[in-house]
Amino acid sequence: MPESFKPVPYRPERVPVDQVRERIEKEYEIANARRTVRQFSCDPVPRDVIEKAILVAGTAPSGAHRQPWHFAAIGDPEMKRKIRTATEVEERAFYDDRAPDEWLEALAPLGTDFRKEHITAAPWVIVVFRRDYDLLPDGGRLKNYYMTESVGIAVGFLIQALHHAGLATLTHTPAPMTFLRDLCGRPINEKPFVLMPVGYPHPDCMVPDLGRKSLAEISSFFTE
Ligand code: IYR
Repeated sequence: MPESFKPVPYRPERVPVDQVRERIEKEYEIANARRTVRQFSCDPVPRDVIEKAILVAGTAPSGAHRQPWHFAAIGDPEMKRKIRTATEVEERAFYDDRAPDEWLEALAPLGTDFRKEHITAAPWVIVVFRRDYDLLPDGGRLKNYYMTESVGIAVGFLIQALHHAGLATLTHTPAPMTFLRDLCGRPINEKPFVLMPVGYPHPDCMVPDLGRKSLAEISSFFTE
């Protein structure tokens, strides 16, 4: 074993199988009630709640435990306004010119367009960055691994944590979104991964009428 491997005991509570079943059933009920939200209430959400949600995201497993992520939480209205303006420029180009018809047809049931009111309406916008390598004090680079997978898992944790807590979010990926790196003052080794407005859903919030695939459609089992 290498010298750097120094394991410590891990002794989580042993949950009896009946309770495991109860817990997973409850978890599914909660998870299945989540909807991606595009209409937010401007009601405030305290900073400490956002901080805790980010800490949850930071518990995600990552390649070689490099934790290749950064979360920029933006509550400043002026900054949100700037992000919205820059985003809508890109989105307008997407909907008017860039998107192939096939893509626009796929989006039609979602009712989306270039307007991104959620960016200014939600009390917070979290911009998640993927950190491709770490910068060493001597100017060298320390490689990260499976960055996309790792950040994707962290975002999943974040979505679920926010939903569990009673808040809504949306995974929004304007393209290109490099402007977010400059706006958030992030270094060159980080790339914007996703932009997530966070808040309470608007009391009159509407969502597309979409179903989820069944267990048979999304799984296969191999047993003896
Ligand atoms: N980025 C655009 C388009 C869009 C693309 C996908 I894939 C979606 O699932 C939803 C929207 C927008 O945010 O409107």
